[in-house]
Amino acid sequence: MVRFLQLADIQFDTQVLGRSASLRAMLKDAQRAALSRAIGYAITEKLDFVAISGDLFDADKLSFATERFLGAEISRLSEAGILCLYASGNHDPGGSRSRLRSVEWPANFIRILKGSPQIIPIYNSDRALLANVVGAGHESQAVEENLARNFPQADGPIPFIGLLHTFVTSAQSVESHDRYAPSTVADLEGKRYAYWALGHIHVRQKVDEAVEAWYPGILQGRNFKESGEKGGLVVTVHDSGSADVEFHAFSSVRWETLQLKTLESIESIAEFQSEAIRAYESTDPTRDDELLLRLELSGRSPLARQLAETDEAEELTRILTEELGVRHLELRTTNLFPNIPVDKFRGETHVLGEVLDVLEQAKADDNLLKRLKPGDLIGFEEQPEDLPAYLRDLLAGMDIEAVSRFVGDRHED
Ligand SMILES: [Mn+2]
Repeated sequence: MVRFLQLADIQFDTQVLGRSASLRAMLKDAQRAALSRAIGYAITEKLDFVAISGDLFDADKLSFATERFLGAEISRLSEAGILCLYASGNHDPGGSRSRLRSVEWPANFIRILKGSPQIIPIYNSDRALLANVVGAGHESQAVEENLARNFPQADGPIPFIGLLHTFVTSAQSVESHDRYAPSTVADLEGKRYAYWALGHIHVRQKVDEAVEAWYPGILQGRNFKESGEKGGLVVTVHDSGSADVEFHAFSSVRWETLQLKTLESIESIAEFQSEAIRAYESTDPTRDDELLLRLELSGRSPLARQLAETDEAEELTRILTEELGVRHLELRTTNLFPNIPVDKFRGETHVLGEVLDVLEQAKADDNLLKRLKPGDLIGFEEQPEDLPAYLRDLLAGMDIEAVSRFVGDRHED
């Protein structure tokens, strides 16, 4: 049996744009704290090795601080007699310019920087062979060739484990990743490995039922798109060749977005606060990580006009940050509309009446919805799975917006 921790796509020193200096500093600390937790876990659990499937950092930007930090963390593993196997990715290619080559690292840091596969035998303390890890690295920023194809076929009773940064063509969320070192499930399955430790796609997943090939996802979320707990995979490969895979959270801050949609009867800031607290409780705030929270307000609200004023929105943000005890809070009010009596303008012969009628019919009529859809829908190369639901989401609030555009928003009863 061999047990190891798989991490990937940590991306130290990547630039975080559009955030305050204090938030950027906090994220930097959070990334490091997450790695420290992961390393600590590997030591406590006496794992056989740690595997990092690429994009550990941004090649041009490996800062002195990160270099020192990584060195210290890998030394902790070294003292515990644990190997750290790392295969380079597109963000940290292992070519001649790689900073990894010029830095002196502890001897337990096995760097796989070349595209041709390399076999690293893993032994236990009695020098018994536990597994063969086969890894290949990206040598340049945009590797187009299929690196998996050159991996050797698994051979003999000792399990083989692949370590590769790759774009598996059928993986979930491939559309938001670059097609580097592409491979297919058939490529991976054909090698008969017990496990593939993959990197590149940021969404944690087993890529296919047919093969034990996993992306652990990123170690620490960096924005609201990367919401929820992040961490690594603890993998046990049994002598029989079967694998158990378990997710462990190591992230120290968590990004979450909450939707507040039923605000029609909320008329005071105090009531709004209670509503926000109620939603916040649903995020399981008893966990010990810190929360970066976005509240998306949508629909009609008597407070909409007031919240459209920057000063008022900032004040509410300040109050809620304190009240909820979150690290950072953002209010999104772009889909919040005043309580305009839309019905008053329906059925009229003017263009506003017509627009409202069409929008109302579209709520129930899928065919009409589809006719309203332009050829290219923003954000999609292919059609979303539930097209009518998606279109209804797009149209939500458009009736209020139409009234407000044509006759202004001072029509409350
Ligand atoms: Mn990558």
